Amino acid sequence: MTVQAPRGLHRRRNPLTGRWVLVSAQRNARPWQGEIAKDNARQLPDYDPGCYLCPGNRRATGEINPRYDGVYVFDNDFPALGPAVADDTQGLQGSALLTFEAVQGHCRVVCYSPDHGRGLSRLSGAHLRAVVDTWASESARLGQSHRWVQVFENKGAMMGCSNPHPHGQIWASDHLPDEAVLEEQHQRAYFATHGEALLASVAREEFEGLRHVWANSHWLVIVPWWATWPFETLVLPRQAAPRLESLDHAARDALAETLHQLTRRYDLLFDCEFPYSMGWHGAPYTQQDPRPWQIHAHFYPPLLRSATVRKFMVGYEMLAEAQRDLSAEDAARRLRELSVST
Ligand code: H2U
Ligand code: ZN
Repeated sequence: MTVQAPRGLHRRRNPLTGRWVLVSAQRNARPWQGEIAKDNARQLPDYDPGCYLCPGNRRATGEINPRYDGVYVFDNDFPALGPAVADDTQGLQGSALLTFEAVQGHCRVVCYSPDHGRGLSRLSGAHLRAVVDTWASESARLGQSHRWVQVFENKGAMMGCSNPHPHGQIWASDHLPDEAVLEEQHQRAYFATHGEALLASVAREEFEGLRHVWANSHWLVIVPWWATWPFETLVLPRQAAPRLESLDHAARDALAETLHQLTRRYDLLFDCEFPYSMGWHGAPYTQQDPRPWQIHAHFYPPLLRSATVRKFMVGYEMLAEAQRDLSAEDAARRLRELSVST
């Protein structure tokens, strides 16, 4: 049975944040043009003597990276968040209207692999598993002294990534940032009413449907109902797991497989090193009950039609609300129909 994706003009609500997205899928009803332009991505060498993240090389601070052969994590030399300094904010004049608060935190850089040209989509299962373990152990450790630990990756020059060496970042903070506050409010309210985590309900409802991309016994990948980026995806666990460190061995192995499947599909979609911003959201490290949360990854890729044609979130999106032409259902179908070897 072929179920037609809905075409009519409408808005969809994101239950995690309460934000809306305007869906104008009829604008996209014209047949797919399929203009797949190669981005002429050069094949990167496995070692670049000028790269500050390659093993044995010198960083901007003069420090030398060890000759690591797995995952390598270090304190960011130019951190956006650091320890509180007593008079950091002295002299800053706020008012009852223009308020501020002092902030402290800790920033880490995670090199996924010693190989300069081998990002998540090209790592072996065992190596991806090591990345998952690093994300989990760093989160658990930083969570002991911070309320929020943001694991993320900016991939590709199009996303503002300064260095192609495969790496992600972790920013831990003593405050809950805006996205976390919204997801916290919406998941907690949903749990109070329904007695089930919001994303557990989403995983159940979306398991077999138009927005399903891929699944194994532990994980589900969907283009969420409320996707704003053309090929945005959400990676969800199929069992209860509020944080990365809650995942057992089997779930971590299954996550390595899931990351392989998703990132390979992305690369295959437009035959390029697919750029994206991705990151993990899990229960904050507060005294609150973590059960309303399910650990999940958001992938926000900018590409729309080819390796070079991207979507811009400008104009109406900046001033009114997010809007998309390609339906979430069409995007999911295109990702689902790609075949990836295991
Ligand atoms: P992005 O390209 O994803 O921004 O990551 C590069 C990060 O690496 C950036 O946060 C850090 C930058 O501060 N960095 C170091 O910690 N040491 C260096 O020698 C250069 C870059
Ligand atoms: Zn989230």
